[in-house]
Amino acid sequence: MLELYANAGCPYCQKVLKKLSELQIDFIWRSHDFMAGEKSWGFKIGGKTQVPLLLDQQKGVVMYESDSILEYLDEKYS
Ligand SMILES: N[C@@H](CCC(=O)N[C@@H](CS)C(=O)NCC(=O)O)C(=O)O
Repeated sequence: MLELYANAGCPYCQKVLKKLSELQIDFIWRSHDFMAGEKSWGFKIGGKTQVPLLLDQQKGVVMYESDSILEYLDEKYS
């Protein structure tokens, strides 16, 4: 299943959440802890403290940048 590392107050994450909802894709929301910095799970997985971060383990994809994530979801899941 897709995993999204995100934060509710992040507008870039909101774009991705909207797309996931439109496409009716099941996913696991992982709340990103900005305070944890380089100790956060997001950093350990992707090497940045940035969100949104999409993890598609089935396809071996770890992806930042909301616009790239939207394109990826459209391409692979619509
Ligand atoms: N260009 C990025 C911007 C993402 C972004 O700025 N995210 C902010 C939260 S709204 C963030 O993660 N800031 C902390 C950081 O970059 O370490 C995108 O479209 O996804």
